[in-house]
Amino acid sequence: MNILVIGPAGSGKSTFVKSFLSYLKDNYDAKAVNLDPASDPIYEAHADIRDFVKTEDIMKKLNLGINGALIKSMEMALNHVDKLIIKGDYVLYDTPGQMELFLYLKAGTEIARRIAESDWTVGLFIVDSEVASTPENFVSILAQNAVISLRTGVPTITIFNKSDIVDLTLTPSSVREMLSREEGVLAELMERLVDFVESTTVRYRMIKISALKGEGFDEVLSIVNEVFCSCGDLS
Ligand SMILES: Nc1nc2c(ncn2[C@@H]2O[C@H](COP(=O)(O)OP(=O)(O)OP(=O)(O)O)[C@@H](O)[C@H]2O)c(=O)[nH]1
Ligand SMILES: [Mg+2]
Repeated sequence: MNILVIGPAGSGKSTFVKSFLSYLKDNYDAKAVNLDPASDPIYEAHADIRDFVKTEDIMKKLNLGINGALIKSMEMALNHVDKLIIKGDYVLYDTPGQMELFLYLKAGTEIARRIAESDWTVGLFIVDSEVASTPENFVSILAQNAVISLRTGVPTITIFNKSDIVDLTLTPSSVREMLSREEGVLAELMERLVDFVESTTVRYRMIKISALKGEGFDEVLSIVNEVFCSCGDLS
């Protein structure tokens, strides 16, 4: 089974891949693949996009800035994607933090689609709990998760990381309740967005982890398997 690890820059994707890999390895044939052409993996990678394309080389060759070069690198990596898709009980795919890759560009979604074609696949949308701790950001994060699921066709679950430093108390229902007390068009729009998110992500529950400390992983594995058992039908 494939686990696609997506999330904004610095949310803890690579740290999660490193520690969840070692957690899984106790009982399973678990592997990791680095799909971030700008960073060397901090874990043992069974396949590495940087064997085919390195963002720093593309920056020099094409005279591009870091973000443009990263997107170009992902487009170029599409030619090598077959060599980056491997088999295992659980294969973790670490991705770059440039969210536009999965929210609206072709390269990220195409790579996700190819991975999903190879085996059963679930997405984990890793977010920083501190960023998620205002109602506006919370709703925006859940909406981004819904867009990622929609565009990649991969059922994706939001995982709130860094629980060792932030105690996130918001939930979809508490956010809806807060918003219902606010006046104005924006509050109304966001309240409706919570409804939209809940109706597109039925089995939603709050999953809080610390990738750094290895906490909450039983819950992550259990929701991954639940989605698998229901054949990925989250809609
Ligand atoms: N306190 C705490 N820090 C964390 C946790 N997970 C990651 N970090 C820290 O957050 C920073 C970013 O972590 P990375 O794993 O590199 O994040 P990333 O999402 O892979 O970042 P990009 O690849 O640049 O998008 C590092 O300093 C990590 O040590 C966590 O659970 N708790
Ligand atoms: Mg990373």
